[in-house]
Amino acid sequence: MKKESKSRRSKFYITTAIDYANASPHMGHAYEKICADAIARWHRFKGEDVFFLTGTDENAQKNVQAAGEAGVEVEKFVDDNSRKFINLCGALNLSHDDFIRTTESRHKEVSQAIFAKLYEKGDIYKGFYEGHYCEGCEAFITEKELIKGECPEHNLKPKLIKEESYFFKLAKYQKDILKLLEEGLVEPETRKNEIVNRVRDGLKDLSVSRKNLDWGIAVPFDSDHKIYVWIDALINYISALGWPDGEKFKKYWPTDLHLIGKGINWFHSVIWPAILMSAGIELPKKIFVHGYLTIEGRKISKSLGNAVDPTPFIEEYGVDPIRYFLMRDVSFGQDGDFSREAFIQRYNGDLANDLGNLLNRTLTMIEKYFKGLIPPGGEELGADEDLLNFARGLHKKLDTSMAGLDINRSLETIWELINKANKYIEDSKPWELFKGDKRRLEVVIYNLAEVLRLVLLSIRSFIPKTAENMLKQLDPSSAIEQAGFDDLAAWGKLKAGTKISKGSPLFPRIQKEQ
Ligand code: ME8
Repeated sequence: MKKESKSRRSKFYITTAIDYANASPHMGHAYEKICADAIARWHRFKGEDVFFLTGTDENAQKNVQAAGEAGVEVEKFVDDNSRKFINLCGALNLSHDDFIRTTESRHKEVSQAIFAKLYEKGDIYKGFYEGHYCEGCEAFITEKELIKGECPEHNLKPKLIKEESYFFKLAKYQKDILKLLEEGLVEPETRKNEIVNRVRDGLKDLSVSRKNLDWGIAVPFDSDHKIYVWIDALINYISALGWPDGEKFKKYWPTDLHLIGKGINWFHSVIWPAILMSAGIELPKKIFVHGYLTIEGRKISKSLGNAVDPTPFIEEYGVDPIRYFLMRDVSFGQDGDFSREAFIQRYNGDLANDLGNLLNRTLTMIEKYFKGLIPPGGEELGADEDLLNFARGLHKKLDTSMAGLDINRSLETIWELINKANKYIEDSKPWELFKGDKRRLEVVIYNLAEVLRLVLLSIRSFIPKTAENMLKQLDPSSAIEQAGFDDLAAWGKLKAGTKISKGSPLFPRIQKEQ
């Protein structure tokens, strides 16, 4: 029976943007990858066959420029920076299945093959381009978009470029792209509308090659030109799967979710589908556009000089507090301001006080009142209703919020249960029951332990190390890998008589001076 349902498992292909290897990663990069990881883990938890892709964008001119400024050869420069992104994936405890670098030959080959395919289709022609190129965006921008002569996203003065270029017939796809957008490719709604309005204004053919560059992927039929970096970068989503014949491509394409930041919506929601349409490749199912992490309202970014490195936070407090903070504090899809004070507040409040104390108090009572053995449950009273009803409905609530990619709402829901459990301890006063009503004490403590089991299963996609740690303390003999969504939907799975193993507090409080 189990085998059969496994073979019918649905697949879920999720990607993040690939980061420019022009500098070290910052908190904004970490944010996107953490959110993607939680979504990937949630889908695995639900029993789906997930493929989670991330990587680095290495053929950009901004990488060449940064290498020049650093006085390092471009290849070595992108190698070093790409390694920092790979290391960050480890530090963030990402569960990605592949990391693609666009300097890899598997990627170059597919980029050239797609470019040739668009050319054969008659969608690429040679012309002449004159315009303002912003190296921050790696894109031409119009006069209208400039503010005081600068690109508003990067505060950079663009370069005036006049050169021969190959063009892609983007305008030809306007009607089809508009239809696709109106059918709901892009979420949230505000991001969809932004793009729909721009597409309605009209699409112009796109310059898709640059002449006389030393760095990048050569146009397959004209070695004087390099493929425009955005075209090559977008192709990572299929090159990593081994388009056209690779097993992974057959199994996982099309993308179920491209997760990207708002500055690159246009490239993903307009240019990418047009390339796929031209190449005759199935279209992605969903693009979700998240907001920016900001500091005092300004986007965190290397070029704006306010980049925050996530590493010290991970080294100091472990990875889960920063994972939790970013996903809980920022409304998914909107911008969110980052500050150390807000991080400490969430850490001490939600993690140390609410979750840490709930585990600690419950396990302490199991040790004290039941010699470390989980007591049997039993008859439920009216006083249990609020907690137990909420606990029994948790899986449905989370399923709904995660289906809507409402990550912060999902965490809010889990914390609602944690807070109800803490209140339940206050209201049911186990220390008094210990003196007079042992049977009722057993039931109360069992309910708390069972709620902890549900909590650890439900936080597992978001803060997986904490979930593992909790399981080791609550039910040391069971393996978390084997638990799935069905276990979250069931009440009473924790066996009476299980020996707990109380450990040190999950989240030691951060003192103010620190
Ligand atoms: O755009 N807050 O690379 P990138 C949240 N190479 N997200 C942020 C952010 C912030 N402060 N700053 C950046 C690129 N991001 C291209 C992508 S995909 C085929 C090519 C997000 O290093 C940004 O929006 O500038 C993007 O989704 C990702 O981090 C990589 O940004």
